[in-house]
Parts: sequence; structure tokens; C-alpha cells
Amino acid sequence: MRSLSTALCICFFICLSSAATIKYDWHVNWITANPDTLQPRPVIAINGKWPSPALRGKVNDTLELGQPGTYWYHSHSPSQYVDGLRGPLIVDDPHSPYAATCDAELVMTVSDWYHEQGATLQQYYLSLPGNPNALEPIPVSALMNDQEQPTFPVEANKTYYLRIINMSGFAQFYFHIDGHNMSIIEADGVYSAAQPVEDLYIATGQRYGVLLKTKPTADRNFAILGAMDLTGFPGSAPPPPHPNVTGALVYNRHLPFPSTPSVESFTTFDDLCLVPFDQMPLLGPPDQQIVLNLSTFSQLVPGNEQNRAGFNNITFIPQKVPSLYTALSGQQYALNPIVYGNHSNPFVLKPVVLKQGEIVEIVVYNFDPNHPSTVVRFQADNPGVWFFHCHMEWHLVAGMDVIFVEDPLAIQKVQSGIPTSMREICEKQNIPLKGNAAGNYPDFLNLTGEVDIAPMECGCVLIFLRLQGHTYYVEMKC
Ligand SMILES: [Cu+2]
Repeated sequence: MRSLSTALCICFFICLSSAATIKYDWHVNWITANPDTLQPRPVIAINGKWPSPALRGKVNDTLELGQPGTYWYHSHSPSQYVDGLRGPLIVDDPHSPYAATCDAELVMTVSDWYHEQGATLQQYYLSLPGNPNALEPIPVSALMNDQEQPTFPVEANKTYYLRIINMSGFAQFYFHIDGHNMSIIEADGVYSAAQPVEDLYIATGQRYGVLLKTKPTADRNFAILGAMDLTGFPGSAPPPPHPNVTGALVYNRHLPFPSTPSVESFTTFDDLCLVPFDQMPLLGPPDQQIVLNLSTFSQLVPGNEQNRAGFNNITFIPQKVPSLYTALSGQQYALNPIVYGNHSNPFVLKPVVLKQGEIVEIVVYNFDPNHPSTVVRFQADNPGVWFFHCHMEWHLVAGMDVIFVEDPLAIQKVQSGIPTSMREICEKQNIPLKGNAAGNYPDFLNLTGEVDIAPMECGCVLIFLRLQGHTYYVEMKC
């Protein structure tokens, strides 16, 4: 078994404007679990418990906590969320436009489950000699709330706010509740006009908030079905043995658990048709356009031949110095993309430096005949180092990622130093706290020593994403 080098202690501080500070003090270690009842295996637990707890905060200070809504926390390094280091992150909103409509709330997750550990699967996926067609690892089972047959007690004649999260490493899911319709009111933390739907299609990493009206009488229980989209798996590989999971809306616990429904075909709703609740108009025209051409290729280093992926023929490889530390220590150099690891080697990410306030348009071409491209616009109003990546974990570790360094001089102004807990984590792992991608300081333009060959082992991603107001997401290394 892969060992976590020490018992890692993660502290999350959630600051609320009412002066309350919620502190989560986590000790992370391996325990054994058997959620699909087929095979016990090691999972990454928090304070000795798994599934991992839901994190919750209130939104009465938007500056500290960002936006209300349904999120999840997870570790990408090295594929640790596939080993169970994942859980809901809920930002409650007393001022939600739907607050008066909801009587109660339920959090539901769907996920795929592998019997092999994430690091092993990652190595298999990346290995060019061992997996010449770059077939993604196929999960064994579907889980709901990281269990089989979870139950959700409900009362008749109420309106529930369901927060539904796909925490999968790879699978996309259909989500269906027998005998009930749903109404989408939130997508990935953004309120929408209520949109009635029969089923949901939830991509990897995606979240929905929906309203569910319960039946007037409690005379039976109803199945909740999470079904993997089998068309998303590589055709030449055998499909997952247990692609569906059934949970239950329990109106009466003395009545039987419902049988798994047979759904002939799911109805899907195109989420591009959702209308934002605040009627926010389309942003534009863009000040900057970033075109990302998806590509896959090979790293041909003898003894370390890898399947790689990336954008514009550059595969993302974590550098010696986390990009945020480069931004923090680089002074004026932080404006120069070169310092983050910008050279002609096609295996190193070329970052993009954004100015605060500008409208950015990202065009992603993935050359899929059915969905050849997608366009996203956003206003760069949140200085930080942002990791933009495919949320299929196997594609992420293969390098299908870029970073957006947004207004690094503003980061330097707002963020005076590195918090002690992060400093200690890095010192334990000999990760430098300053310098360019190669760890050179103060000569930021000297990239000698930057990482230009992806390691097969571990792929130690150490990315720090800055959220507004000194709250960090830390993606840890093993
Ligand atoms: Cu992908």
C-alpha cells in the first residue's frame, strides 16, 4: 500500500463576517473500507472516518467565502480522490432566492469506485508500453454517498433542496428519482431560473441544486438511480461490472427498500439552456482570447515512455516551485509568463498572465465530431493562480491542464506571506517557497533545472489555488 509519508494534518478555516471562525482540524490516513461490498481496499480517511465529512459554511461574508452553493473538496495528487479523499463542500445561503421555498435539504453524491488504488491506476494509464492505446481505467462499481443503497429519509408534502454532486474519477452519470420530477435551481454554484427536468446528466466534477416536491402521502419508498453513461468508456474495454447504484427516498422506514427501476432511456436537458437567476447578460466583447487545442501525444523518454495529453501541444508538468509561490516571490517578474515554466520544450505548460478586470474568452477545441468546441467567457476579477483542467482524473494526470495567473501583482499586495501550515507542509517535502519554476532565485529568467519530463511515479502535483480572502485550496502531494 502506498503510505502517506506522515499523518497529514489539514486545517480549513472558514471565516464568517459575524466573527465566527469554523476550524476543521483533519488528520488524514489510510483505513480499510468496502463500500461496494465486493472487495475491502485501502481508502484515505479523515480523522479515521470514511466516507469523508461534508464541509459547511455560511455565506454572510461573501468576501471570505466567495459564492454560495454546492461544491466539493478533493485531492488530485496522486489521484487521491479516487482513493476516497473527497467530500461535499456546502456554502449555505440564508438569502437564497429559493430560501422560502425549501423545507429541508439533502446532499447526494454519485461516484465511480475502483478496487485498485489511484496511484496504480495512474501509472497504468500513463504507461505507453503497458497501455499503448491510452485506455482509461474502468471502474468496478457505482456508489451513492460513497455507499451502496444509501437511504434518505423524507417527509410527505415537503419541498427538498437536493444538492447533487458527481465526485467520480472518470464516469459521467444519469440521475433519476422514480415517480418524481426535479427542478434545477442551481448549477455549479450559480442560481438559475427554475427548470423542470425528469433526469439529470452530471459530468465528472459537476454539481446541481434541484428542488424536489415529495408525494402527499407516505405510503411507499422510491428509488434514486445513479447510472453511469456507458458511452463515455473506451469501446474496446469491458464495461464496468456494476455501473448502477440505487438509493432510496424513504417516506416510511418500515416499508421495503424500493427495487432498482428499469429506465429505458433517460431524458437529458442541455444545461446551456439554463437561464441565470440574476439574468446576467452575456459578457463581451473579450479583451483577450485564449485558444486551447486539445491534443494527445507521447513522451518518448527511454524507460519512462508515457501517454500524455495537453493543450496546444504542451503537456502540463508540475514544477519545482508551486506557481503561486513564483507569483508571490517574483515581484515584477511575476508578470512574465516565462518564470512559470515557459520554454520551448513541448512538455511544459505555457501559462497565461491575465490582467484584472478584463474579459477573457477561452475557446477549447477538442475535435470531437459531435462537440468540436466550447467557448467560455469570464471576467478576470479574482486575482490568483487558477488551475484549469479536464476533470476526468486520468486526463488531468496526463497533463490536460493549464494555469491562469491572474493579476500576480494584486496577489502580492493582498497576500503578504505563506501561512505557517502550508510552509510546514512544503518544508517537510523539500518544496522551495520562492523562485521561478526551476527554483532559481533571484534570477527569475534563468530556467535551468525546470522540470521538462513528467515523472511516472506519483506526479506530485502541488498546486495552490488562491480564493478571495486568504482561503486556500491545497492540493497535497503523497
Ligand atoms: Cu478529459
